[in-house]
Amino acid sequence: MDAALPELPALRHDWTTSEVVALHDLPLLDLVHRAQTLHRAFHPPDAIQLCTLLSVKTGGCPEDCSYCPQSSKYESPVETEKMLDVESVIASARRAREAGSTRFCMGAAWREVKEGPAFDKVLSMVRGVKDLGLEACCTLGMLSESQAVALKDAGLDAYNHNLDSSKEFYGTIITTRSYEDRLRTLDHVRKAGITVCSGGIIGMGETTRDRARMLVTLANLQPHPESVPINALVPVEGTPLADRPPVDPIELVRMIATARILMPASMVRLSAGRASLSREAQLLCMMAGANSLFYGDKLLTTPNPDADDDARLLRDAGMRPLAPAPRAG
Ligand code: SAM
Ligand code: DTB
Ligand code: SF4
Repeated sequence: MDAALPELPALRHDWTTSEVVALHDLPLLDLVHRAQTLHRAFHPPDAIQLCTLLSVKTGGCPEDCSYCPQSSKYESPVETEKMLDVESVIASARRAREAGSTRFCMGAAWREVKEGPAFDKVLSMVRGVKDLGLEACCTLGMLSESQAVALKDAGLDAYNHNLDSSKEFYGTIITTRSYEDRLRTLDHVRKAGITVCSGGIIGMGETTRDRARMLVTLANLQPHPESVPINALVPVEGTPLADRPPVDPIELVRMIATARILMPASMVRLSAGRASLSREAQLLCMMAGANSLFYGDKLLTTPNPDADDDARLLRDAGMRPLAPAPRAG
């Protein structure tokens, strides 16, 4: 360790709900200032990681997540599709890399991974994405310990599995699996040596306390999840949450700033819901500590801002896309 370097603030794993609610409810500019100060201690302030999402298996999911257009329990505009083939996924990843993304995340509308040809295809997709020099992430539902090891052996960098909300609120949005199931999968991911991507959604009818409790659960994991996606609900016709009022962008800024303060070394990703945010609101989210965006015209099934508009926004703000990490070997 170079003695001339200033020490970074210590990471904490003992946050309490009341402490986090108090932080979250600070006057907005105090909160953003604290978040931005910590952000600058741990990250380059002008760099944004661009990530691209691809749904490799869309729709027909047996789970009943109330927000999700891919659940088979609801009549949403999303049609069930057969799994994409490996070559077309690699071709999408190559296009994403050419556009400037450094991380490629493949999603499947599964409750859990089942070993067999579909999982073998995912392993080939992961190998192909790694051969392109991209960070590879998957989100495939629940995973066993041995499946996590198989993904790690294929080269997977990160696994996304969101807590979505507090343990208390969780049961009102999903009944087909438990919070403990979610935490168990995160544990399998961690033990296999894959980095953890876990965050949640705001705007589902939860309270500030629920939001704080979710962040406390994430921040009290040791180590912190390396990646924390913060989604604003995208209400989709046919789902039980279709009529939720839009999320106030200031609430999204508060959530991002609080996540940044609790998990200062992690990537905080401004995720779903960006299509309905102004440029200024998105910049405020970045000021509050968001340092990653999903880039490309579609998330998994819902719209995302045009890539050209995002490129212009970053240029106008003097931000730069994070360069790819140097490749091992
Ligand atoms: N089936 C896997 C799972 O649930 O873990 C992976 C895919 S799932 C679509 C990934 C995440 O997307 C969910 O955990 C949820 O946080 C987010 N998500 C899904 N639908 C959303 C919506 N309408 N608005 C915001 N976020 C959403
Ligand atoms: C996450 O937290 N947000 C992304 C990623 N992880 C997989 C997904 C957002 C999905 C939004 C709804 C859709 O497009 O289907
Ligand atoms: Fe299935 Fe994931 Fe959608 Fe839940 S969020 S219904 S598990 S695809």
